[in-house]
Amino acid sequence: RTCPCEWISFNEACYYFSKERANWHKAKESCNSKNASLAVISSDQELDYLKSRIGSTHHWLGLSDSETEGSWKWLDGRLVETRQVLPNDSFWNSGEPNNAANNEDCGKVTNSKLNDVPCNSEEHWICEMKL
Ligand code: 2F8
Ligand code: CA
Repeated sequence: RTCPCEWISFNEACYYFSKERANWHKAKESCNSKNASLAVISSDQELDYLKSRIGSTHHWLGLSDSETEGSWKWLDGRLVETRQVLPNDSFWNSGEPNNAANNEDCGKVTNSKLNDVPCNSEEHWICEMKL
């Protein structure tokens, strides 16, 4: 099978990098409306690949701690800490996640590392669809 037009294929999945920006919930809904999800990272290779495609532009991932503060969960229900493939030192930016102003429940990535920011920030986003 192949990816839809404007989607990029990598390891049995298709990815869409938005040109527009939106808050996390709208980004999530946009992916869902395309029969996809905000991107959920399952391996170091996947994370490295996505970073290589986005430069320094900030992109939402399917990652938040809205349910329980400090408990970072992917949209597939898995906790960050239980994904052993992702060592902490190559994942979050130094000092992150810091829940700045007690208002940072959504995770975004650049070609560097991850940071938690307010979910109402307007960012680009990455959708993922399994092939
Ligand atoms: O210094 C890290 C800190 O930088 C910003 O706050 C000043 C980020 N906020 C936004 O991007 C909205 C924090 O998330 C980040 O921890
Ligand atoms: Ca932060």
